[in-house]
Amino acid sequence: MVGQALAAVTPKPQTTRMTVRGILNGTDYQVVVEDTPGLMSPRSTLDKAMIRLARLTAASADVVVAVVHPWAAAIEEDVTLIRSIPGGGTVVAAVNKIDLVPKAGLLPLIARYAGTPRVREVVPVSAAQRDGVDRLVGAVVRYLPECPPLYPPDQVSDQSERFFVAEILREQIMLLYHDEVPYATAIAVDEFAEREQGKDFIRAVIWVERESQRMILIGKGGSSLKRLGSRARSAVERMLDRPVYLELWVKVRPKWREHQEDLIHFGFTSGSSSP
Ligand SMILES: Nc1nc2c(ncn2[C@@H]2O[C@H](COP(=O)(O)OP(=O)(O)OP(=O)(O)O)[C@@H](O)[C@H]2O)c(=O)[nH]1
Ligand SMILES: [Mg+2]
Repeated sequence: MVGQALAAVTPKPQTTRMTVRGILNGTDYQVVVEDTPGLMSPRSTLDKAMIRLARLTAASADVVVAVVHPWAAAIEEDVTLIRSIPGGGTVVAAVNKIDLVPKAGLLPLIARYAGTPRVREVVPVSAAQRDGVDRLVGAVVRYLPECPPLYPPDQVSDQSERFFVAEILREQIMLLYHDEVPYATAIAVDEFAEREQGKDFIRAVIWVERESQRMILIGKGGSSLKRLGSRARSAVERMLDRPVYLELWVKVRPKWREHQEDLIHFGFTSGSSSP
């Protein structure tokens, strides 16, 4: 919707871990888009924090875009999910990935979503092919209240450069490593020093839960970490449009996904117990 990548996108579930804010500026509107983690069955304290964040974000939104599947097998689960959206925001259902299914099969699904309470519009889209995305923006704008712009019109995001670096690292880790390893990982960008002369210096720590995961991330003779570092560095340089020096450390923090103070430290929760 905002026309550029703002966070990690991978084929693996639970790629989005925090609410990511993008800003979409039109000639007569501004949409502040907040992408949230998905709603799933929680298995860890981290999962619970992610769900809580998604629900808090939805509860404060004027319009909630529920991104749902284009196949019948998922419809009951998706309808239940729409029914569980907190707050009073208007719901627009975006039936995504329509490039993967025959058009004829979509009509009964669209009718079912349209008949779900609170759903005001159903928009079939293919985010991958940018098909229907403008119509989705149009549907969202229709239900936004009138309000002065919240951000300057040339701003696309309010996330920090450190956040983007962490997301690039997370995306590469999701793509390069298997099983539990990407999920046991948290990134902390400890230093980001811009330099007038020479490359910017960035130091990031990749936290894992166990020594065995640390060994997997590093690989034989450091080969896996080297591959990760070189891919992440290229992506960071493309984003910043300048050369950087990226230093990576891999450290162990046992069971960080279960510890409230670690979740606060990594920015997944403020630790307050409001709804
Ligand atoms: N074919 C097809 N693939 C898509 C489309 N939209 C997204 N994808 C792919 O679906 C996968 C998941 O995309 P994400 O954006 O990470 O999905 P998400 O719902 O945010 O998932 P989480 O962040 O993991 O909760 C990625 O591999 C995308 O490239 C689409 O319209 N068509
Ligand atoms: Mg996501």
